[in-house]
Amino acid sequence: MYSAAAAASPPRRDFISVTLSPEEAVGAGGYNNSKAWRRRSCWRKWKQLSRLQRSVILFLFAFLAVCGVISYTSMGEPWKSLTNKSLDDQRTEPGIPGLKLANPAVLPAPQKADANLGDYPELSPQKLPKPSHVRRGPSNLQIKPPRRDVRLKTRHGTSRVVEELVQADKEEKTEKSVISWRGAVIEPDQSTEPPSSKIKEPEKPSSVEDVDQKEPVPINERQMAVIEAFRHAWKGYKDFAWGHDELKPLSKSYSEWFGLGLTLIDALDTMWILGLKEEFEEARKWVANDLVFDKNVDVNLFESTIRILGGLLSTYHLSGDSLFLEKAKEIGNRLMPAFKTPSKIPYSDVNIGRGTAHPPRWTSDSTVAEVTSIQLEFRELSRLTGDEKFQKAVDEVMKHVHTLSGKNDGLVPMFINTNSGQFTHLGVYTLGARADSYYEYLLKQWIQGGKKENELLEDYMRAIEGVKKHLLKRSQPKKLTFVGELAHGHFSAKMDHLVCFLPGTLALGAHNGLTADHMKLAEALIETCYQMYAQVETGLSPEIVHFNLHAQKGHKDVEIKPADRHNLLRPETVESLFYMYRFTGDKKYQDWGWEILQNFNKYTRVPTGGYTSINNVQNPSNPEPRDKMESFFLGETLKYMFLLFSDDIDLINLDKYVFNTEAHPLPIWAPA
Ligand code: DMJ
Repeated sequence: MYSAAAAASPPRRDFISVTLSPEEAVGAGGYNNSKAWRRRSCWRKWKQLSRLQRSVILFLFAFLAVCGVISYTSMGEPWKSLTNKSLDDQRTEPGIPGLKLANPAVLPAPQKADANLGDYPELSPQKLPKPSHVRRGPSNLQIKPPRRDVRLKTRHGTSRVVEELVQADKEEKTEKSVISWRGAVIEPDQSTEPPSSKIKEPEKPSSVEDVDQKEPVPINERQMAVIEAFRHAWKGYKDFAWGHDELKPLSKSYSEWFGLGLTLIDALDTMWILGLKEEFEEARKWVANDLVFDKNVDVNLFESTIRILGGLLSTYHLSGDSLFLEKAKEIGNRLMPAFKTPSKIPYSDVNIGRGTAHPPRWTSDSTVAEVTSIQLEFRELSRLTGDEKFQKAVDEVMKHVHTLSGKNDGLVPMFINTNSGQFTHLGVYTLGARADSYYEYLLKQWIQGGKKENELLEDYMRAIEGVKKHLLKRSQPKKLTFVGELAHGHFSAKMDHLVCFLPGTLALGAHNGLTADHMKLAEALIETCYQMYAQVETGLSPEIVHFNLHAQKGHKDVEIKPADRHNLLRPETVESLFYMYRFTGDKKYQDWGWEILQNFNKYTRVPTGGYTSINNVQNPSNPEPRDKMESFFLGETLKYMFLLFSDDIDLINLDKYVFNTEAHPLPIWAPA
């Protein structure tokens, strides 16, 4: 601000006083430049000094002279070499214009300003966030990615292998052709595209071509508990149900569905992943000697595809054993008659011995989830065999469903007619039974095919928007986000346990570059799925829950109807916990899974071997065992538990494998 007082005062000056001797004054006033005068003047001054002063000055001169000589000799060499090297620097490799010779000047290049930021803590560059799939576990469990896994993250979160490392890897690969026992070290073969129209030579399994040798990550205590649970279940199956579809652990017998050793086949890759070599070998023998598909038996196309075809294909990939591919080919061929329908929408049932197919007796409809959740397996079978007919049949179904009307913002009805090819029973929308895996396979096929099939992605994205718009609500009192159902415009707060696949699928999409919103929703939904266990007396979820939309005194969020309080040892929540842990590293997901495993052990374990479904999750003193162990308990639930407790991202790496809806990992094809 301008002040009047400041304006009135004179400007301040600073002074230096200098005193000059008469001689200096002469020099300054009448400077005489003659050499004789200067010499005389110096000599006079020297004479005026005392003897001591003169000797000190002489000593100083002598000292400086000696230092000068020493430093000249020691600096001479580097200067000489620097001069030579700078000349070298100007030269280029003979014959390659512009390519500088190796070994340029030894002096370090001047550092850029930001290279020194580390000296100033407040200016240190921000640490890059870890890639989402890198574990944040305790250091002894920390994963050291194999060399091939040094990656650059792209904008969409997908990864690109650094070129030099690929080269180094190629060299390594030529030296290694070991098939390792543990699934952890097997790499899928991602080097091939979907089959062309010509029949090709069969593809090699992933394990033979692409094996990586790395330090095995030790198995931890929780994983050991899963192995123990698996062994206990397997003991029951082996003792009382060997070679049959399902164990009835209480009556120490078995039940037959297709008569194809369903539990044994579903469990093959789990044994591989858990490292149960003896059990695997024994089961393999049964597949080699006793698995016969030439049987006059009706099988459900969807169930036999996801469990048998899927199980055989993944076991082939993990083990490299061609027996499993041969068996996969055979069952694949025997299932093909299902597609001989007027609309090409497959029938639900096939007689694999007679080669005939039909819809259920009471209708000509098929279930939407069933006809749209066989694609990963048939497409992979085409890729492996070079026979395009499998892929063609299932791709046609997807293309057709893509064009159909009757969807509600991407949400599909539950039934589709095999004659007309149209949706039926319009107006009912759920993410649960009969529709669930349609949504799951949209995303997973897109991932399997290298993220090129845009219609699949479009349908998936639209459907998730549809879920948000029509099916998402919050419960009271805990405000849990849940996915309800819509029937002819009426919202129902009912959610199947089956819907708990959704958080895992959403997280997988987000990991593959889809919107971060999906991850947020996944986090909210997995909390809800966990509460479906935690709010129940046994700590086990019922088959179906109803959420309270209004707060009522003494009521929890979750209500259970008497007809819905059974638990079939289903995997969906544990499956989603596995994805959530892989992508976030948040240990709470492992802890939740651990609670669930303990409750399975408490309420469903049968002392003589095996685990059983129960009828009443609300009665801890009598959960009412149902006397049945579903094949997916070994195929999925225990497998996802084992993977959830693992800190090894290469134990079925999610950038290399995609799980089918029965938890059988299949390789992701080469990206575009
Ligand atoms: C399994 O067969 C599959 O996970 C399928 O997608 C749904 N039902 C069971 C498990 O609950």
